[in-house]
Amino acid sequence: DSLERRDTVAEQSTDSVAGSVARQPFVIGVAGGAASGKTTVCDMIIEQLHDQRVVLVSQESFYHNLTEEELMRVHEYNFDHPDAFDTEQLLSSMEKLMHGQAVDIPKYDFRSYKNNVFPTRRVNPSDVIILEGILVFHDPRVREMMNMKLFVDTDADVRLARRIRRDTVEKARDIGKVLDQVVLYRFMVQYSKFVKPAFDDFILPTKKYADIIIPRGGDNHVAIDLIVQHIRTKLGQHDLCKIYPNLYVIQSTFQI
Ligand code: UZR
Repeated sequence: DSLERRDTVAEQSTDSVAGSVARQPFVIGVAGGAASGKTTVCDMIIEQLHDQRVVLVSQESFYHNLTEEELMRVHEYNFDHPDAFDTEQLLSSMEKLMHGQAVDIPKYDFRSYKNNVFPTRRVNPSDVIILEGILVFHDPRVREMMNMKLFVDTDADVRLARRIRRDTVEKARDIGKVLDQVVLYRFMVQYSKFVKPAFDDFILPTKKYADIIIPRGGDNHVAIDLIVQHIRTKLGQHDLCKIYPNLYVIQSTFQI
C-alpha cells in the first residue's frame, strides 16, 4: 500500500519535472554584422525545420523609441551601440517564451524609428526559438539562454555593398532620393562614424562566444545542413522526455 502511494507521489513530482524539461524550447542565437546574411541563415534553418514549431525573434524589435530631440538629430544616433536596444524588455519576452507563455513583440519601423507604429506580433511558445541580431551575444544574460550560438561571418566589403543596396533600394526612406549623392554621402558618414567602429568594438568581440562560425552566411549550405542535423538530434532528445515522461520514476522507485 505504502509502496503504491510512494509511486504516485514520485510519479507526480517527476512528471512535473519531466514536463518542464520537455517544454523548455531549444534556443538558437544568431549574431553577426549588419547585412552579413543573418536573416537568410535563419530562413534556411526555419525552412529545413518545417516539421517543427519554430519562431524567429529579432533584436531590432527591441530598439528604444527615439526621443523628439534624438529624432531631430537622427544622423547622430548610434543604432549599432548596445545601449540602442531595450535589453530588459528582450529578456522579459524571452523568459516568458521559455516558460511557455505567448508574448506580443513590437515591430520596428525603420522609416519613423518607432516601434509603436505597427501592431505587435503575437509569438507563441515553440520547440525552437531563434533570436537574431547584431548584438544578441553582447549581454551575458541573453547569451545564457541560448543552447546554440551561431556567428555569421561575412567579409566587410560584401556587407557594405549589401548594406548600400538595402538602405538605398530596399529600405529607401525617400524613393526619389535613392541615387542622391547627399543620401549616399550621409550613409558613408554614418557607416564610418558608427557602423564600422561598432562592429569592431562590440560585434566582432562577441564572435568568441559562438559555438559555430559560418563563413559566407546563407551561401554556406554545408554549414546550414550540419546545424539543422544537430538541432534535430537535440530535439529528438527533448522528444524522448515527452514520450517517456515516467522514465525517471522507474529509476527512482528502484533506488528506493
Ligand atoms: P541587420 N538600422 C538602421 O539603418 N536604421 C534604424 O532605424 C535602425 C537600425 C541599422 C543599424 C544596423 N544601423 O547597422 C543595422 N545603423 O540596421 C542592422 N545605422 O542590420 O538587419 O543586418 O542586423
